[in-house]
Amino acid sequence: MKNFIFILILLSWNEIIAQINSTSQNPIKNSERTNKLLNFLQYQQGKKVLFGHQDDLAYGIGWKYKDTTSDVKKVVGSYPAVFGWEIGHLELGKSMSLDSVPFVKMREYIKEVYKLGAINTISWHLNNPVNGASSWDSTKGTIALLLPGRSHNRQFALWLDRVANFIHSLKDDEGNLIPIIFRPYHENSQSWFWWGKNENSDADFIALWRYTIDYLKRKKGLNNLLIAFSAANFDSIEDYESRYPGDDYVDIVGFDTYDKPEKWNYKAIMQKQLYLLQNIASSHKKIAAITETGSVTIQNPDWWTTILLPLLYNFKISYILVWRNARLDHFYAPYPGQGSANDFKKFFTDSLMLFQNGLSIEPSVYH
Ligand code: BMA
Repeated sequence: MKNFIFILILLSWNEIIAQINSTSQNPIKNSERTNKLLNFLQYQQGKKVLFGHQDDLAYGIGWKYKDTTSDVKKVVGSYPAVFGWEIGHLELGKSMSLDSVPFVKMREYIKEVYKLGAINTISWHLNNPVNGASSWDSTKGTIALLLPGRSHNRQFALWLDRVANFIHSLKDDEGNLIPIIFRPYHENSQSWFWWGKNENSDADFIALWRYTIDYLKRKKGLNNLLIAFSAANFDSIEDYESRYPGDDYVDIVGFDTYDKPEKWNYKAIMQKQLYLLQNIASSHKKIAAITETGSVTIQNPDWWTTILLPLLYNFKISYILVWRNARLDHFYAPYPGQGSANDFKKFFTDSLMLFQNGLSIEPSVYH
């Protein structure tokens, strides 16, 4: 029995040492084009706001997987400047995302975006590695079990390997890795995902964040990642920073807040959070972004120029991203004939806004 316990202790100790070695080696520098993207975002901030849309090239209202099609482009004649992609279920070894986008197609879209000189960002609604439930699982204490030396670390590391393999396959025609804004564990200031605020201690959340980024960057050698930290609604700088993993682990600070008239006053909450975010970004020397926003089904026909645009004028924001056009009761960008399409055209031509067509007249994003 004594020998058995000794072996067990030795095994976990070895695992901890192996993890420490694997993550503390090879401090890795961003590739030149990744740094260029960072510089570009810094340069743009306060001048123009890049417009982004989730899954823009993959599907929209009434169509799916039609090359070069985009609801945003159908309405204004240009693609967005930022494209969001969601890799949930990649960790399970599945061939398509939880939003039914085949990963082989996503890879092609990401390459296409890069060729357009536009920007890719990836979010990850990963399942709960301990019990297999979806992201929207509120079991308490999951994170602690994923950290080095704990019961589900090996399993979790396998999931990270799958993410790393996918990101590693995102290359241009010359074989260079395409820069990606990676945005894991989002909406972390609230409690609807298993990595949520009430489900885990802040210290564990920070440890998970650092472990993940170290794993991908140092252990897996990915030099093409800018890291975006996004809260959901938050109350104060202290609230936001309570889970902030440190300046070495973040390039972009943001939050996800939607216009939900039945729940809150969007304008008021945005004013407050943007003010706080701008302070956080400037004190940490980071880029500020509205990493998700929008109004589901855009019922207000003037939403773009009367609600969103004035907020963007008041603060220094690098980019915004509206969520996906999944179905008629779940879309966030207009499509031809949609009630806010005309207003979106005005928003598009506003001198503050930057879409993909305007990127060519700005300093190059990657070179
Ligand atoms: C949510 C919804 C879901 C989707 C998830 C991950 O906001 O759009 O339908 O599965 O994001 O993209």
